[in-house]
Amino acid sequence: KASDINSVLSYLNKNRTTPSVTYSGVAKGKNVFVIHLESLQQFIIDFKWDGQEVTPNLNKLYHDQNTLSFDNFYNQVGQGKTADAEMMLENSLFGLPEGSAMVTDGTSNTFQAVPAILDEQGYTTAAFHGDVPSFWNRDNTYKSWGYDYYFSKEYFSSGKNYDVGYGLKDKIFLKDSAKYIEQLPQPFYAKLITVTNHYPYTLDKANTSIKQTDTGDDTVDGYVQTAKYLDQAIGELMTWLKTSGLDKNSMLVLYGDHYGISGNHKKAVAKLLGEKTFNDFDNAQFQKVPFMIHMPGLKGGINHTYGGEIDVMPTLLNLLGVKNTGTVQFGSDLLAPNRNQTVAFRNGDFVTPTYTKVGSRYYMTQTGKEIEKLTAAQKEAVNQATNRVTTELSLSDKVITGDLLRFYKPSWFKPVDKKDYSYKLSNG
Ligand code: GP9
Ligand code: MN
Repeated sequence: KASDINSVLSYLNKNRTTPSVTYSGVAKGKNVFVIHLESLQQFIIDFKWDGQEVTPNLNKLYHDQNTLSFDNFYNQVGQGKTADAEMMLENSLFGLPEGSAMVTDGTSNTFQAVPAILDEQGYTTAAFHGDVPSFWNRDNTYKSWGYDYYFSKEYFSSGKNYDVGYGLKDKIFLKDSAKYIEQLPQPFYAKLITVTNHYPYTLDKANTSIKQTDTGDDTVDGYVQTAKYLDQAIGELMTWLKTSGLDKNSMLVLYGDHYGISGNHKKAVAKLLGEKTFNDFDNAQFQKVPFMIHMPGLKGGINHTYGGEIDVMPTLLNLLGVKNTGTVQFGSDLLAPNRNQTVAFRNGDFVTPTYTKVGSRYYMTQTGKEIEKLTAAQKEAVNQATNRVTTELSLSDKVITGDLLRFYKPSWFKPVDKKDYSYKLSNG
């Protein structure tokens, strides 16, 4: 009911983090590229195998002085995987405890998503993905989020061996996307969703340039090959950005959406990482994914704050100088000096700089040491984190399942009318 939004707003208003002043508006009016790195985990950054770096292009970006890189950034997805990542990144709302919110609620719900917010700032917004438009109900959800354009499979070249797994190979996909991007009115916000580095990590021989790892686990060993291919595709994209001149007035945001190697492959992962064991704590830390923001002139460096996908929207809007003090969002600006660093996982587990909770067990985050018996002070700290996590997950769920944003009409937001959008090729 309509009044339910008030309890959400009163919680959020009590807990709002003041965004960074230093970074506020530094990317105002710039084009934005959001680059979705499918299944890419943080461990692959600077990882070497077969006598070479697996992701040299991303490594270079990671260490660039104009890149803000985050080394304690976690994926927070549930069953909705990619779709949950998209929901968090562009709405700062969590995916649901079961299923994919984009599928169950993407068509009918009201959202106040990043594309719709940027639309009012004069941005053209477009999403690109080499799979069929209906996957994860993107073709409907993107309308609710206010995307002007959605370029899906039918907009791109097709041919023998052009596809692998869920869609068009990343190199072809990014190259084809570039020619559409060059035609977008500026400033634009373009989201590019790659797909080749997706389980089961298969790739044709011609595109393979590193040998498989040797854990003996088939679901793990191809990962470096597709990750390398993805990295090369990003390298080609970077080259195009330079030759087109778009690099000069664009901000790049890159993120890994979720784990590629699940916690069911402990032995193989231990071998891959050169560790003796891989326990539940290690698996929680293994949920880190890359998150980088790159722009000419940006004051970069490796930032150690603990955060995750839910925090991207407030971070991004602040960089773009878009005031969003009234938004319904569950994350906080990653660049804010005094932010709460509790990272919620969809199942209620969490990581803070001090404690990691997995099920009923607690660990010291910095050492990985399990806490056998919590002291009174520790108990209080973990209870506080638990309360925060369960409250935010359940309030976020209420917003989605109750379609509560339909009752929230801030003056700064122009509601999206889905009838205004069509992604059919004939209208493109
Ligand atoms: C397919 C793709 C895969 O279109 O984005 O989604 P995932 O299986 O990673 O959730
Ligand atoms: Mn995915």
